[in-house]
Amino acid sequence: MEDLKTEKNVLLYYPARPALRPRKHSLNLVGDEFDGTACFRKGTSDGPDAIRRVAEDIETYSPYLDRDLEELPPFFELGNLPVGDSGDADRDWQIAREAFDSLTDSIDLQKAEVKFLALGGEHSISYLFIEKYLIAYPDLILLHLDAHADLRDGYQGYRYSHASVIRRCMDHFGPGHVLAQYGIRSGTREEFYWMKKHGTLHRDLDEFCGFIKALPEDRPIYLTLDLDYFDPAFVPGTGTPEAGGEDFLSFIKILKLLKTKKLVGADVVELAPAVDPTGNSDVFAAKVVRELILALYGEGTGHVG
Ligand SMILES: [Mn+2]
Repeated sequence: MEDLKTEKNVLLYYPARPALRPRKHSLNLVGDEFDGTACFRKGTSDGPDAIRRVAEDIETYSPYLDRDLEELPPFFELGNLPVGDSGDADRDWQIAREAFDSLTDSIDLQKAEVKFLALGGEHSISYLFIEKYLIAYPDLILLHLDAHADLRDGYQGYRYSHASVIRRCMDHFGPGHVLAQYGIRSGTREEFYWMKKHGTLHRDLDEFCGFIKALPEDRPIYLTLDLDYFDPAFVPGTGTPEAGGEDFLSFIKILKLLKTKKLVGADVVELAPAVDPTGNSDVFAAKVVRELILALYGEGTGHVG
């Protein structure tokens, strides 16, 4: 497991260290450029590298969490997972899945304390990570921030579609797993009935924050963040924008709580850089990722937000 000294294909999220395989007791960043089932406006395959390109131009210090990326214990960059380009979404998805499986085959995520922060790619990539976390942590809390419910049982012929990712994750839910959703403002009537029936959708920020606050400190939490959670006025560069979304400070309010809890993994998905030629969405996403890296390492007091 040598560090990559001159690896051409690894773009660094400053000041991460390059690595070939996930490091134990550490945070590992990995990109997944899969864009196979996007239906409306494509381009999420450029998401991970667009975030990395602007990351070196933003401050390493967060006044929200009062932590600095440069002060953290080492965290690692694995680059992007190989993705197929056969044009067959099912086959390409399998290639991405096998690539991730081979990285994590022999690792017990819980015992080895391997944390992942995944950069998408479309939302279906989250399944790869969440499935592993559900297996490793029988009491995992899955937090889902998104404009869309993503509870369809497949979409446009794809079982593992970005529109069905949470449904597919729930295939692996055991009695100790809990789903909590916030920001959802688009879906079918059936999806909204289902969320109401199962009490998964939190109606406002205070209620959602109250839920997180009440969690025991040692309860493992995974956060899946679709960037269309934010209003398209702030982040227009997503595949399926929905008016009526959240702002950055709502996210900070949630993160300030999560840094006091046991956040074991996260993903940030659905950035489609070409949709927003101003590049503001890329910078917004990079700042979100900075905050998430800091929250994944816990603690800090904060001065803003
Ligand atoms: Mn969405």
